[in-house]
Amino acid sequence: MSITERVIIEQFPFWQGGIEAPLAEVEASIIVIIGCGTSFNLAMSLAAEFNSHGRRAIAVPGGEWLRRPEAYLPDRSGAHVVALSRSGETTETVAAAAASRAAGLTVTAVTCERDGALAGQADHLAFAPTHPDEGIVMTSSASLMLLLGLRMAGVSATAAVTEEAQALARLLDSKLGQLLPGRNHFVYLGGGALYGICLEASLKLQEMSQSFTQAYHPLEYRHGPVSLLDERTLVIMLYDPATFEEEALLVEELREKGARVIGFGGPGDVCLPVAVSDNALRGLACLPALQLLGERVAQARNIDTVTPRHLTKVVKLA
Ligand code: F1P
Repeated sequence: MSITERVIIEQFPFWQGGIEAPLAEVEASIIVIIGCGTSFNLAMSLAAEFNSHGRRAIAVPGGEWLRRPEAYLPDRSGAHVVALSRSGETTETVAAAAASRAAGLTVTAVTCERDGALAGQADHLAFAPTHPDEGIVMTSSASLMLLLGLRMAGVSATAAVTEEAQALARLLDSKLGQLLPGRNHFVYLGGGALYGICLEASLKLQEMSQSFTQAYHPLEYRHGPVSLLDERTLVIMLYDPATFEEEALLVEELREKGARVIGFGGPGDVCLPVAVSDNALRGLACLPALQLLGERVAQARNIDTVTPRHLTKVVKLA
């Protein structure tokens, strides 16, 4: 078993740390959630979740919030910045947090490194340690930071969610033998809080296996991107119970066009039942399975995910 696979499978006991970590209140007229790479994808999901629970939030890449915040929020007074970074060292995120504080905004850091530079630029800290063997590719830490952020939005991951996540990873793994052969184009579809999860799952598989991946809101996929779909495509549909019927119709159409489909919470060539009802928690429950999918595709291509091409654990700008 590769180290990456082991970390994915062994992440669940660490979730307890995220469930129990002390958190400060995030009270503001608007919450700006920033991060880079995986951390930005999580920010997208979290912003949707805050909004769904009645609190205005936007997700902005760390570098964008640093360089042109006015393009995202004209009046920044009273905003609360939530900065996500596993390492706490990513240049753009740390600098954006520092600039936000200098502008008088409150900053909360969400991180797996208590003593990182980001923690030093924050008024509040949400911290949970990740699996010590986690490498460049963010797996356990992504789940943990999502979990912490969801708690800030008022949504608690219970032991039942952890169990469901474990079961989903096992179940998907048992089905992949029939799904992966011949597939080299991976499309992730999901709406609302599930869209950020799709972005993250897509990035994960791309980083791990150097594959062509895409992520779209479900109905957006028919507006052009569908032109790339063929019998080499594997679609991963993250169903939202509220829009299940139209998503099932879309899946039917994509299967007719040659795609194989994994349905999380709905129909597909493989259908994986998801019991949790809150959308962002559904995303959390699906995330380890999606991480494992990336690892399995990498293994099928003989790619070592411990040393992903062109990537480093921390991206620092000179
Ligand atoms: C985020 C990140 C990862 C990416 C790579 C470099 O870092 O950009 O998303 O996969 O490993 O780092 P962080 O700010 O969360 O530490």
